[in-house]
Amino acid sequence: MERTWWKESVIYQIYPRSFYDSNGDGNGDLAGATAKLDYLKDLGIDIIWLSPIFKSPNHDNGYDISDYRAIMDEFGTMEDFGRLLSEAHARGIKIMLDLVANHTSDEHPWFIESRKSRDNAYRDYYIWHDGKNGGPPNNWESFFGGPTWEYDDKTGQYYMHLFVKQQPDLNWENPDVRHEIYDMMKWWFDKGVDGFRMDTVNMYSKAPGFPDGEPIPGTPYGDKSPHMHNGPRIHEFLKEMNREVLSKYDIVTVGEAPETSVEDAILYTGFDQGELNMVFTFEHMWTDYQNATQWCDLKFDLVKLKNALSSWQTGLHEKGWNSLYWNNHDQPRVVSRFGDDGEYREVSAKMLAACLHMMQGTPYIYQGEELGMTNVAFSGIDDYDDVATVNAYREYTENRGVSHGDMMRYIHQTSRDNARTPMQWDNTENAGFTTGKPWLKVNPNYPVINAKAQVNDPDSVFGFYKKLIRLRKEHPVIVYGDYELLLPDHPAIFAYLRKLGGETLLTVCSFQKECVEFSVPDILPLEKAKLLLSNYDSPDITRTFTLQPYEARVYLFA
Ligand code: TEU
Ligand code: CA
Repeated sequence: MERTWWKESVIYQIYPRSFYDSNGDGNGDLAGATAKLDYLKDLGIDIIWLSPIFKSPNHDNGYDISDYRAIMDEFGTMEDFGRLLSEAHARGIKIMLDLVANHTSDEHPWFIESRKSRDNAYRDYYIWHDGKNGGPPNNWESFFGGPTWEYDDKTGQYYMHLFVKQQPDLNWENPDVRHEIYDMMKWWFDKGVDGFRMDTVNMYSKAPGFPDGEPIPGTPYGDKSPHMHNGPRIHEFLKEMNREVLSKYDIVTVGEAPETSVEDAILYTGFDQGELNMVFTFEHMWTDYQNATQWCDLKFDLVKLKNALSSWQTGLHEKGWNSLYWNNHDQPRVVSRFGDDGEYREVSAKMLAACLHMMQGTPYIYQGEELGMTNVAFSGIDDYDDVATVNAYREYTENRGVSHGDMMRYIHQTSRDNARTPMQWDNTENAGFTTGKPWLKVNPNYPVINAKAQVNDPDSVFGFYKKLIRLRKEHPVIVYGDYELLLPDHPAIFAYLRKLGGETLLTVCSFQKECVEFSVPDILPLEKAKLLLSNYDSPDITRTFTLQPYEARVYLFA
């Protein structure tokens, strides 16, 4: 397999609004991110992914862009961005931006023009359609509630929006749209950015004719999923983008791709495909979903989680490349989700880190994950900001018979705002995130969980992430080794082997607080075992040993 820098890198996601506020207005900003570069350098990461920083009316926190070539007012200026980029580069850190090109804001000048008249030059930049039987063109429900279509009085047609109505979908069938996006990408690359994370990249191509989806019981809607994910022209579009833009630069790309199978992923990321470097899969994120929705309080199933991750590990091996993530700005905090955010918070946060980082792929760390930050439980819906959460609360309590209490429990478990509370820097007011009033409340556990308490402690969660990142640089088997799952049906242990040349790496993780026994496979010679990493004090290796609560061990046999 070809060795490349983006396979050997660790990526850190900054959600700028919640990272660090440099001027006391309550919103994190670009100067704030610059101020924390030394913290990231100390952690050891290679690349920063910045969630959208572009001009936006913020109906979906920057994922609704009104000018792709300008910086959002709250985040600063283009000079601030230039400083962040050059200061990052000076530290050997690369920066990737978030390409949100499935849709724009309804305040984007293209859409303002598009809705003016049916013969406007920008009409076909978006997806306009006549209604059907006095209603929308089809029965698709938008991701964040309500129909996928919005009627526009002015011209008597509907436009498509897979997300909120302030996020009209671009019409990728139109070559002018594609070339506008490519030009914009080149413009950023020419400024020196190092890559793009591509939002909802597998939604650009929709099924021709926009067919109705299968009815979803208990709702007036149909399932849009098979008609707007991985559509018929998606690979043609991405190959074109690669040919015209990506292949001209030494950059890194990752596409967000829900509802994508391993076979699809090989098409997107295949080394010989000329599309993307990697995609984000969602299978492991859906192991605690019920009836295809996050709004429930189901506990995840470890066997499902292992199978989801392992099928990607083996399926992409030597064909394409994996991204590895537990967290991002859309997901609840992993220590609360798959670990224990009470008594075993620190050990389980470390175990989860080891479990993920020892797999094949490029690991992503979402801000605060390296501190073991947890979910939050605000008492009322008014404390929530996320449009998906607020809309779901209304829909489920008003139309789907869910009680306030149940819905709040679901929100505490799964809301995107769990990830978006401000970064916890120290134990001073507002966690040291801002001297003003934070845009979203700080998690009240900041006096205990914060960066200041951890950065100088090698035994902290932060210290553990540092070690993980360092090990990746020292042992090619962590990056390039093949993967074999052990004990696929074991309900509490996640264990696997990685092999490269004569070396074997064994990772063993317990996902429970009860002690549990593990036996090292007979083919591995115990006398050759070297302990690389553990979240307990130097345990001894025996053929069979007992794993403590949420224990993780990584051994190298060389
Ligand atoms: O997320 C796409 C998205 O919302 C998916 O997570 C989708 O809801 C899920 O697959 C359904 O199961 C991206 C961004 O990460 C998110 O923050 C934005 O709100 C969204 O696109 C719209 O741009
Ligand atoms: Ca600010």
